[in-house]
Amino acid sequence: MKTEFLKVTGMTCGGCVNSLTRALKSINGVDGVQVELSTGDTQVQYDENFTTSDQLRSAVKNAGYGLVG
Ligand SMILES: [Cu+2]
Repeated sequence: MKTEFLKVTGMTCGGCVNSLTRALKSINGVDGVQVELSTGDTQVQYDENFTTSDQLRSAVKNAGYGLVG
């Protein structure tokens, strides 16, 4: 299990937190997601045998949000 730290931009409310969380949790191999609305700091626990950092990042963008770095 690995933890990915992402800085997500474009979230404005609790609904954004929910949709981002749902998008990440729908990825096979993702075990836990914590999203901090005020800072965009997002932690994702995932099994590296099933998914990759790149896939997590794509899911954030596909959900309509941005990433710093
Ligand atoms: Cu929102």
